[in-house]
Amino acid sequence: MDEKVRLEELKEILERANHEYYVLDSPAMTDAEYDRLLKELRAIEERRPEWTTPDSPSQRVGGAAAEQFVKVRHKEALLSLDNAFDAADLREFDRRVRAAAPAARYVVELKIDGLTVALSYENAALTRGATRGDGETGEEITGNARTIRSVPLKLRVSAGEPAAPVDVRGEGFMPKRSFADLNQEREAEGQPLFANPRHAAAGSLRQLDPAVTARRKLDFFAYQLLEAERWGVASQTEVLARLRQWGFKVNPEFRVFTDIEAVIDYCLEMADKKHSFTYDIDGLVVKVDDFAAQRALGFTSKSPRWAIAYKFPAEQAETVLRAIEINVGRTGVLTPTAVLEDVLLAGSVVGRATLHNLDNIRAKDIRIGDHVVIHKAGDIIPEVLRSLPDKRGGAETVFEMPEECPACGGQVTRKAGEAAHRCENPACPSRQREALIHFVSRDAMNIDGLGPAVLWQLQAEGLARDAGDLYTLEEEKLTGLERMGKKSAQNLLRAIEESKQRGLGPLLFALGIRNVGVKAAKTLAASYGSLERLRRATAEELQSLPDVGGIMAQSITDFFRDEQQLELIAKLERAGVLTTENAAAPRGELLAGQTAVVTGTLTRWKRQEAEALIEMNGGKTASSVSKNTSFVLCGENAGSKLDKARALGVPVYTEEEFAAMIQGG
Ligand code: 3B8
Repeated sequence: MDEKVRLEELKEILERANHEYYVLDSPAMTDAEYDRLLKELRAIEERRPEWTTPDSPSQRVGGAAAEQFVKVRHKEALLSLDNAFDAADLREFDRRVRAAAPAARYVVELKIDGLTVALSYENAALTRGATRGDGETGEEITGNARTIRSVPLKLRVSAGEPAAPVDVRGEGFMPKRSFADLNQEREAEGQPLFANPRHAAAGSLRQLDPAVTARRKLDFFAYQLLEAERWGVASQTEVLARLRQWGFKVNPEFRVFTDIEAVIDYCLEMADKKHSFTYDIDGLVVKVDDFAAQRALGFTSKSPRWAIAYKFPAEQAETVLRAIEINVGRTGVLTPTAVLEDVLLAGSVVGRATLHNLDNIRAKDIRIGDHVVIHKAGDIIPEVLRSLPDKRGGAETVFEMPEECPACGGQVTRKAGEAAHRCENPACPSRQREALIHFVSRDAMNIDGLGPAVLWQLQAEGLARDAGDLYTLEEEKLTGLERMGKKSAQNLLRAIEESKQRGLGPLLFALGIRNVGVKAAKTLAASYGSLERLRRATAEELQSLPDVGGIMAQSITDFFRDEQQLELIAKLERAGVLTTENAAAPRGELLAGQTAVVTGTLTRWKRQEAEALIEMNGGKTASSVSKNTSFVLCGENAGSKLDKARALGVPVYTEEEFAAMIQGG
C-alpha cells in the first residue's frame, strides 16, 4: 500500500480508537493493538517528517516545551455567569426570563468545577487551545489541549466540511481519581499537594512543557459552539447534539424542563448526588434553550441574561475552637488537631478538624477560643479554614507547640526548611502505636481484627511494642484482654498467620518507609523481588526506576541504615514473614476470564474490597462499561455506568446477588 495512504488510514483508526475509549467510554481496541498501530504511524512519520501534521495522534503525548505563554485574543469574550444560591433566586431568574420569553424551555447542565478552555478548529483540525484569562484575552495552550484525550484533534465531519472555522468552549477538568493518584505521587516525591482537582487542573494546563500535562490525565466536556446558527443549530440542546456528533465529549446529565419548579427539583436532586460523579461539580447551569429566546433576553455587561449558575451550598460551618490537641504520628510528626464544639457539616457531626502544622496556625492567626470556619471537601478530613477575629472576646490564647512530646516527654525538634515538628524518640509509645496501626492496615499487612482499641491494649500490656511482636502472640495472652473471647483470639491469630504470606509489596508499605506509598512499594517490589536485594540498592539505582525520585531514594537508603529497622526486619524474618514477592497469591477461578465494573455506592463493602473480591476469584475489574464487560456490580445511586450497562445488555448484579454468587462458588 502507498505509504501516504497507510499514514492517513492509521491516523483515522487511532483517532477513532481514542474517541471510542475516551469519549464514548467504550473501548473497542486493546492497548497492545493501539500501541502497535501508533508505533507503525511513528515509523512512517520518522521516515517522512514532512507528513507529520499537528492533528496526528502521535502529537498527543506532548510536543516541544514553550519558553513562555503567548497571549491570544478571544474571538468572542468569555462571559461569566450570574449566580443563584437557592430556590428563590431561581424563581426570580424565571420571572425575568418569562417577561422577555414567556414560553422559554430550560436546559439544565452540571456545572463542572474546572477551567474554561476555548478550542479553535480550521478545516476540521484543532489549531488552537486557549485559557479563559480575563475573558477578553487568554493564554495559548494548544500543546497542552492536545494532550487531553477526549479533545478531538480532528472533527468527525465529512471531508471539507465544515469549511469555516469552528470555535468550541467547554470545561477542562481533572477527574477525582487522577487527582488522588497525582497527589499520592506528589506526596511520595515530597512535592506540595494540590488542594483540589480544580487547582490541579489549572496547574496542569498552565505548564510550559506539554509532556508534563500529558501525564496529568485531564478531561474535557464541551458545551458551547460559537456562531452556532452557521451550522444550522438553533438551540442549546441542538448544540450539545452537534458537539457530540463532531466527536466531543458532552456531559450526559443534562435535562430539559419547561417549569422552573422542575428545574429546582433537579438542582436539589443533583446536590444530593454530587459526590457520586467521578469529577467535581460545584452546581448546575440553567440555560434558556432556544436561541431566539436567548437573543430576546440578551446580555448585561458581564453575563448572559439567559443563563444562571445554581451554586451548591458551601460545605462550611462556623463553630468554636475549644482546644488544640497534638497527635504524634509514626514518623514522629506532631500534628495539631482542633477540638471543636460539635457542629453539623455536610450531613455529619464534626468535633475535630486538622490544623496541619504550626505555620498554618500562625498564617491564619488561629487562636484557642476563636470562632472558626471549618470546611470539608469531598471525602477528606475536615479542616479549619480561618478564624473570625471580629468575634474575639479577649480571652483567646495563642497556641505554642510543646517543647516536649506529649506522648513520651522526649525532645521535640524542627529541622530547618521543614514545616513539621517531630518527636525524635523512636521508642515513643504514640509513634509505636501509630506504626502498628499502619502495619496492620488494609493496604499494608491487612490484618483483620486488630483495630486501634486492641492494639492499644496489646501495647499497654507490653505484648506488642513493635510489629515483630505481633507474630509472637499466643491465644492465652490474647484471651486475657478485654472483650477478647476464645473465638476472636483464634480468628485474630489466624489473620496474623495469614499476613505472613502477603509478600514484598504490602510488607514494604507496612514498614512505613518515609515517602514510600502503596504505589511506590509495588514498583519497588516488582523491580527488586526481595527485601534483601532492595536493602543493597544504591540511591542512584533506585532513582532510575519510574515513580522513584531523589527524596524517596534517600529515604529508602536511610531506612536500611537504621539499626532499629534492621532489627525489626530480622525479627519479622525469624517469625517467617515472607520478604520476597508473593508469586502464588491464592486465587479462585470462579470469575476467571470475566471483567467486572463496580459502580454506585456500596453498603456491604468498600469499593476496593469489592474489587479485591472479584480479583481474588480470578476476575478482572475495569473502570468503564463496554460490550466486553461481563457484569456490573451495582450499589445505590448509580449513574451513567448503569445506564450504559442496561443499554448494552450487560448483566447487572446487586450486592446481595454478587455475595450469593461468590459464596455459592
Ligand atoms: C454562557 C454559558 C458562561 C457559561 C455558559 O460546566 C456563559 O455555559 C459557562 F457566559 O461558564 N462549568 C457549563 C459550564 C460553564 C458555563 C456554561 N455551561 N456547563 C460548566
